Amino acid sequence: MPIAYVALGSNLGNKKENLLQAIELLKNHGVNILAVSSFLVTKPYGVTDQPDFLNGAIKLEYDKSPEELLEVLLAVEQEMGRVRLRHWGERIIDLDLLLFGQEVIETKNLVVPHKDMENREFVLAPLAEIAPQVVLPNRNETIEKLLTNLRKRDGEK
Ligand code: ROI
Repeated sequence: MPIAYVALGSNLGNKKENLLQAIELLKNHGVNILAVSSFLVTKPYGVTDQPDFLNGAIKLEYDKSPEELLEVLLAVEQEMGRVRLRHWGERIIDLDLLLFGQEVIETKNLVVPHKDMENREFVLAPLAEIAPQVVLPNRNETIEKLLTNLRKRDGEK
């Protein structure tokens, strides 16, 4: 069965409860959770005048297509009452499909591996806990290496 990785984020309400609730709801949709990273407090990236995030990553098994997994992620966001306040703004839950096996997908609705993940420490740091040796298919680099590279780059700024 294909293995996928999903990033979790929340910066409104009880952030930890929100991440845990999302994981429970994913199970109800037939997603088999194989690993959960620790949850890390991170500074907002992109739009910075918003509360700190709590971020995590999960490893899961899913027997349908990546498009169907995306539908499940969006359904869980809806069930949790996510409303879009502004682009790149605060949210009670954000579920991003990072990797789906070694597939490379670029359609209107779905880009896998998630675009820009190699520039986001809040994605790579939790992911590196549960998938250090997984290779990003379009980069041929492991998650661990990408995180080291990013930290090196950030340190040079
Ligand atoms: N910044 C952090 N630290 N964590 C996120 O989950 C996150 N999500 C986003 C933007 C607004 C880009 N910044 C973020 O969508």
